[in-house]
Parts: sequence; C-alpha cells; structure tokens
Amino acid sequence: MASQRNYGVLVLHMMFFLVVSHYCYAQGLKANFYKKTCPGMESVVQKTTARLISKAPTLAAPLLRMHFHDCFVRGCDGSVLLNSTSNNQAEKDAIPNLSLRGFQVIDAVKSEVEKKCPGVVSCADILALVARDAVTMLNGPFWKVPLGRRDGRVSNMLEALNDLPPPFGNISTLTTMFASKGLNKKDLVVLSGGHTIGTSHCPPFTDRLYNFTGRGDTDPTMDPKYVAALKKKCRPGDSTTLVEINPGSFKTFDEKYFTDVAKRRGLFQSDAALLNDKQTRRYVVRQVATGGATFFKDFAKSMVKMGKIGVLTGKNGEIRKQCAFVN
Ligand code: HEM
Ligand SMILES: *[C@@H]1O[C@H](CO)[C@@H](O)[C@H](O)[C@H]1NC(C)=O
Ligand SMILES: *[C@@H]1O[C@H](CO)[C@@H](O)[C@H](O)[C@H]1NC(C)=O
Ligand SMILES: *[C@@H]1O[C@H](CO)[C@@H](O)[C@H](O)[C@H]1NC(C)=O
Ligand SMILES: CC(=O)N[C@H]1CO[C@H](CO)[C@@H](O)[C@@H]1O
Repeated sequence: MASQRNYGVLVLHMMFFLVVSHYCYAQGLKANFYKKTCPGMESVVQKTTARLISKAPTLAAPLLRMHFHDCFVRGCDGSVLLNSTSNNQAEKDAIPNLSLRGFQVIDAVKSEVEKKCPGVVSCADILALVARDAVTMLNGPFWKVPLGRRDGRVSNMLEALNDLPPPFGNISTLTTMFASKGLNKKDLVVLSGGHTIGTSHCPPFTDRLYNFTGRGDTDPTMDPKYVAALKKKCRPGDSTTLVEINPGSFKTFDEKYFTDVAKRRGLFQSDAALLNDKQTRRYVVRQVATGGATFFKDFAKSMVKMGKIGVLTGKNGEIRKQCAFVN
C-alpha cells in the first residue's frame, strides 16, 4: 500500500518534471540562455560583426534580410546558411537568394564563438544576434534577442520559393503569408520598414517600369517621377545594377522608408501594397506624421516575434560546427 502510494507520488513527480521540462523546451528561448555555458558570447558576436561591417558597411542590410529569410523558411533554424550538396539544392540556391550576401560574416562570427566555447552556440542564434547588431550599427534600435535556438538539418530550395513573400505580392497575399508564420498586419507593415536600408537588383521591380500588365505599361500606383528616375538606372533585362531601396537614406536605419511609401515611392509592389489596407496604411501615415514616433520600438518587438517562428529548442536539431554544413 505504502509502496503503491510512493509509486504514485513518483509518477506524479515524473509527470510534473516531464510537463515542466516539455514546457521549458517548448517555450525555449530566453535572453540569457548562454549565461552559464558561454558567458560573454554576445560581445564576441557584437565585436566581430562590428569589425567586419565597418570594413564592408553594405553587408549590414543583407544580414538583416538573411535572418528574415531564415525565419520564414522552416523557422529560424539556420537553414538559410546551409550549402547545397550533391543531392540537395539548398535555400541559398532559390531565386530570392540572388542578393543574399554576408555568409562569410556569419562564418567568421561562428568561428570566433567556437574558439570561446566549442559546440555550444547555434548558427541560428548567431544569425539572430548579427541581424540585431547590424541594425543597431546603422543607428537603428537595439533589442534583447531571446536565445536558445538550435540548428536544423534540412534546407530546401522549393520551400524557399513557396514561403518567401514575392516582391509583386498584393496586400492579401502578404497578409496571408505573414499570418501563416504567426505575424499580423502590424508586424507586416513594421517589418517592411526593414527596407529602410539596403539595395535591390532591378528584376524585382522592372515590370512596374516597363510592362506592368503585359502591355508595355507602367504601374499607375507609382509616382511617375520615381518611375522615370528608376528607368534611368534599370534598362529592361538589367540584372546586375543595384538601386537604393530607400533613396538617400539607405545606409541609415530610420523611419524614412514610410515617407517613400506614403509618397508612392515604395520600390516593390509589396511596399506600395501597404497603402491598400486600412490598418497598414494608417501605420505608414502615422509614422510619417510623427517622424517615426513608435517605429524603433515596434520594429524591435516584431523582430523578437519573427525570431521565434518555428524555432527548434531543447533536444531538437543540433548545434552545427560549421554553419554551412550539418554535423
Ligand atoms: C514583406 C515582404 C517582403 C518582400 C516581398 C521583400 C522583398 C525584397 C526584395 C525583392 C529585395 C531585393 C533583393 C535584391 O537585391 O534583388 C529585398 C531586399 C531587402 N529586404 Fe526585403 N522583402 C520583404 C520583407 C522584408 C523584411 C521583413 C525584412 C527584414 C526585417 C527585409 C529586409 C530587407 C533588406 C535589409 C533588404 C536589402 C538587402 C541588401 O541590401 O542586399 N525585407 N527585399
Ligand atoms: C558554400 O557555398 C558558397 C556558395 O554558395 C561558397 O562561396 C562557400 O565557400 C561554401 N562554403 C563552404 C564552407 O564551403
Ligand atoms: C492578390 O494576388 C493573388 C495571387 O496572385 C490573387 O489570387 C488575388 O486575386 C489578388 N488579390 C487582389 C485583391 O488583388
Ligand atoms: C510584356 O509582358 C508580356 C506578357 O507577359 C510579354 O508577352 C511581353 O513579351 C513583355 N514585353 C516585354 C518588352 O518584356
Ligand atoms: C550566395 C548563393 O548561394 N547564391 C546562389 C543563389 O542561387 C543561384 C541559383 O539560383 C546560385 O547560382 C548562387 O550561387
């Protein structure tokens, strides 16, 4: 009898432990995740990132974009960093990767962190931190990055094509694609503000200039003066020229992106589309009117939210030794 009761208590304890540990794994991410296992890792990441970006400032923007692409495909699991192999085409080789750059920054940061504490810090966490540090370096906001992601073992080109929103996406497509990742319309308009930095190749928007509906026409929602200026930079078929996404301010993380969008100077249809919904439009107009009163705070919040999409935690996935390869 007594032993039966003890057994019952034991089972209860075990169940409690399982539930609690499962809960911890499921919740997973926390700001001081490496406090004991790799103290000081954040400053190693920050210093290495700062050193490399100060040598090549145009890498800051693609590193932010890389984190976004990582999170939208299979969750933030470092899958975007994996190289293709003889029998697998990785996300890197999908068309939207065209301008993904800065993989060498991630690799360099990883190797500095590995020197300090081998096999402890995931590539997915490193990417999330580097993206934050890149934004902060361009005078953008700073936020605490919840950590504890683990690295995935799969990277698939077709998934990248399916899950990444296309530049010609309309507001309903964009809303649906963000919603499928647990992000709402506010996150959509706020995170689109990432287009305050960086450059684009011509193909994502040349149709708007030359062949919008297939009849040699121009996108009527785009400021004609901006169309004319872009036509000078991008001839039809040009796939190498780089254009500033937020002209005049593409090296600074600020709220000026919203001024462009409001003036019908959003570069992609996806930027322009933010004017076609009451809620996203209201956000754009309000940031313009207030000089970006809440943009930094909102961006930090939505980045933390994006950084939690589909993460692997606990015993799932692995801690890659090299970010371009599974162990
Ligand atoms: C809303 C859906 C989005 C679409 C359709 C989109 C599309 C694009 C496209 C087509 C480019 C240009 C790529 C090229 O060089 O050809 C680009 C660049 C960029 N995107 Fe987005 N994007 C979206 C959301 C985001 C988000 C959420 C972020 C980050 C928070 C982001 C950050 C960036 C950055 C920083 C660049 C510049 C990259 C560079 O300078 O190389 N984008 N985006
Ligand atoms: C991974 O592939 C890229 C090209 O996509 C190449 O530049 C890089 O050297 C490869 N990384 C490693 C570690 O082999
Ligand atoms: C948005 O784009 C999708 C996919 O191209 C299309 O099916 C849908 O009709 C479009 N919606 C609107 C409101 O234009
Ligand atoms: C414009 O688009 C139409 C339909 O997609 C296509 O048939 C035509 O070749 C395009 N014209 C140019 C100049 O690209
Ligand atoms: C950086 C990178 O891996 N770029 C690849 C993107 O995809 C194209 C093919 O679509 C490859 O040729 C690039 O090497």
